Amino acid sequence: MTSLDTRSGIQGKTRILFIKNLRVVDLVFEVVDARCPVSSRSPLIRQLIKHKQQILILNKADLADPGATRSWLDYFAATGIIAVAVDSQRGNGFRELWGHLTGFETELIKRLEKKGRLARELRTAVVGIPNTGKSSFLNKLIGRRTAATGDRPGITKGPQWVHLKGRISVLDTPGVLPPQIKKGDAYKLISIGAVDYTEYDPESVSEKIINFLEESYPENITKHLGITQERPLTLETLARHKNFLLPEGIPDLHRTAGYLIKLFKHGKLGRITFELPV
Ligand SMILES: Nc1nc2c(ncn2[C@@H]2O[C@H](COP(=O)(O)OP(=O)(O)O)[C@@H](O)[C@H]2O)c(=O)[nH]1
Ligand SMILES: [Mg+2]
Repeated sequence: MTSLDTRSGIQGKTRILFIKNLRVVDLVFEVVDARCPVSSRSPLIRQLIKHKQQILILNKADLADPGATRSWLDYFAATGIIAVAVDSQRGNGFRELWGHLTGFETELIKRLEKKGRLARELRTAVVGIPNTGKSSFLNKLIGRRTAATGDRPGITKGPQWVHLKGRISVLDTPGVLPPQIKKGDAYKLISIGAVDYTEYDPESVSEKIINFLEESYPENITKHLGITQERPLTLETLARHKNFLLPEGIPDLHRTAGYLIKLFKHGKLGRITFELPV
């Protein structure tokens, strides 16, 4: 088992250890998807960070509408939340993030000094709902320095502290939080892969995606699907366009829906943001 498992959430003993470790965490990175930075927050986060500092990570910014991301950053700044837009695959945004971290580190040392206490590490942890890129973000943060894995006997399994730089460390295991699936928002969480779409009706999900695209990004349909006629687009039109047909020429809506959701997931419909600050 590697400590930086990208697939699974933490379970059982590891989970208990994570929660125990979280008590001594100073700062939480909450990783959300930049394409829906509010719907992809977990309601649990408020309890978790009550007494902690927080940096909101708008991850996958490379897949989001850049104008919308700027609006979100302004919005969060205005509400007093430190938010940074990053791309955890290419590493964009990390320089700015390090600037914030160094600030928190300096602040902690000053605070401890004032109390006459010894300096210690700023302890951080990564949390977020499934598939927001927590593991990718953590790996980028850690860089080449990988955590010691606990497969040898005598080593306690579960989250370990990894030293980053200066006096900053991070837990090597991200904490997976449950998403809040509000009825009208479910299609967003399915589109970003936070919720498994097989549990939902893919046709109604993809219809919501199509309606949203027609309303907010009609040019993306033209550009990325190559469909200019018979607009506004419907699932049926798309099925015919792709030649996804059942016997007797009936459009295969189920297949088309799966296709569209996959396209979105892989960023093949262009840079899109589902929600804007109000
Ligand atoms: N385009 C893009 N993809 C990302 C980014 N971060 C993560 N991913 C991809 O999103 C998927 C989920 O990432 P992972 O780190 O496993 O998410 P986790 O479940 O939150 O730990 C993987 O396919 C990653 O390659 C990012 O910033 N941009
Ligand atoms: Mg992961």
